[in-house]
Amino acid sequence: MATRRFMTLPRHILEGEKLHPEATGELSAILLQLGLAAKIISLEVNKAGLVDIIGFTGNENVHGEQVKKLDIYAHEMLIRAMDHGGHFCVMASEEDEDIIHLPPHQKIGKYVLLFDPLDGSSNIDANVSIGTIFSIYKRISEGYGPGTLEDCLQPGYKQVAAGYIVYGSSTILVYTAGHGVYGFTLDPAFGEFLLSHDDIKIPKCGRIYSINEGNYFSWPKGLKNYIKYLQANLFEGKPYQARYIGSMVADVHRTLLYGGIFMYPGDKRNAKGKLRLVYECNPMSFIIESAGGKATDGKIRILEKLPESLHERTPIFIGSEDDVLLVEKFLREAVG
Ligand code: P6P
Repeated sequence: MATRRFMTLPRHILEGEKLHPEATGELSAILLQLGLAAKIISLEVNKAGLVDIIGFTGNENVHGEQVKKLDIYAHEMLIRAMDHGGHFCVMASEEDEDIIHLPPHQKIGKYVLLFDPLDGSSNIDANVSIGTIFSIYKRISEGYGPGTLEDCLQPGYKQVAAGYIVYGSSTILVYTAGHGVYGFTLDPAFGEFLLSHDDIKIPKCGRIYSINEGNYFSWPKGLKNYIKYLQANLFEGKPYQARYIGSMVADVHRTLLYGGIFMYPGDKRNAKGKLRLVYECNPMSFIIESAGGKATDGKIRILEKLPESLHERTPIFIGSEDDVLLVEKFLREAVG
């Protein structure tokens, strides 16, 4: 048991690599570097509220560094942390309209990194949990030169790893490389991620639904019927609870641990909803499916959708298998 107590992220990743003789160690190196970037971003996120208090005035802080918007900071930090290991041929970020090429002098690798550097950053002023989401593929474009947009628009089932970091009451990194989902909590005392959630499995059915009910009148009829059904009935003697944080990483993290369903549907105003397919819904769907759950756009499995553009949006219904199957049934059977 003592060994388990100090199962650090690096040790877990390296032990996971040993289970796969074909592993070259590259993916391990990538995940380790992402863990480092997560620690650095966590430091900045956790002191964000202090910017006005401890005198970081104007655009410069006490170190004479530029004080940036946190999401730009996270974006630049991830690129700096990941662009020199020789692992990637191309990257893409929610913060950059186009794909991101490696610096010309850098070795080109075989992997692709897609990320949302700081999802939910509009919530930071209210101290609401926010997060970083990442998704990793192998290149599919020919040759050994810079990667292409094609490498970034692969269907989600081709991901080799995905994860998120949620910056909340504690900083937790959750990842999967397709063989189980593991959560690590950052111990600030010695700056290490320790295994806190071993081989996470999402409950087959939950008792929590998570959606922005402010959009109710724009919802499709089937979704209105589904929500009314949850509100009007008892399940094993208990009603469903409504929980909505408004930060995808936090809402999906709760859904992963407690079960239930998180939804961001399309509606009359936005047919494709709000959340991005490539660097939000695909990685989250890979994680939830690896934990035994489901994720669809209401009809199609998220991981089977073929992205047409880097920042395209998709409706998403993600969480416990039974909950996702039930909402799909209501959507399918609704008339009008
Ligand atoms: P709404 C945060 O701004 C975000 O991109 C996601 O993290 C979150 O799930 C969603 O938007 C919340 O959107 O329209 O409910 O405020």
